[in-house]
Amino acid sequence: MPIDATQPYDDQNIFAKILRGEIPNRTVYEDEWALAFHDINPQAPDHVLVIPKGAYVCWDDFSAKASDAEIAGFTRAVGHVARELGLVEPGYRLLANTGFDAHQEVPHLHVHIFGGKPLGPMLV
Ligand code: IU
Repeated sequence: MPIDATQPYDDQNIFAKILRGEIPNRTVYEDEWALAFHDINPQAPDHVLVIPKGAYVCWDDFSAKASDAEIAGFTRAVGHVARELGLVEPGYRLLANTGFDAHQEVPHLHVHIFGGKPLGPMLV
């Protein structure tokens, strides 16, 4: 079920459990600000999720409440992961589904990185 972007943060969500090490993941990168891991149901040859270490439900929550240091650290981590995956050339796509209409399913902000094939035009 898609989530409501305005709901309070639920520290029992699956990505919170991954951050606490309670559930395994295939880590690609980790630093002070972010954890990146392979999506369990990849939609492209490269499909990685990058999540902030802080407790943010979605992009709206993060962009409104995170400190400048968190925003900078997280943004740099996303770019770093894409570079490390070798995706800058030929290119990649970022996606942060936010709330019900976007079909966000996990209530902890995650940025999808897609790459590894020509992705075609955006559908929406
Ligand atoms: P969405 O943007 O909230 O719709 O995407 C959630 C993603 O999280 C989706 O691509 C799932 O395959 C992925 N995922 C995961 O990688 N590991 C999990 O344990 C669960 C979902 I639950």
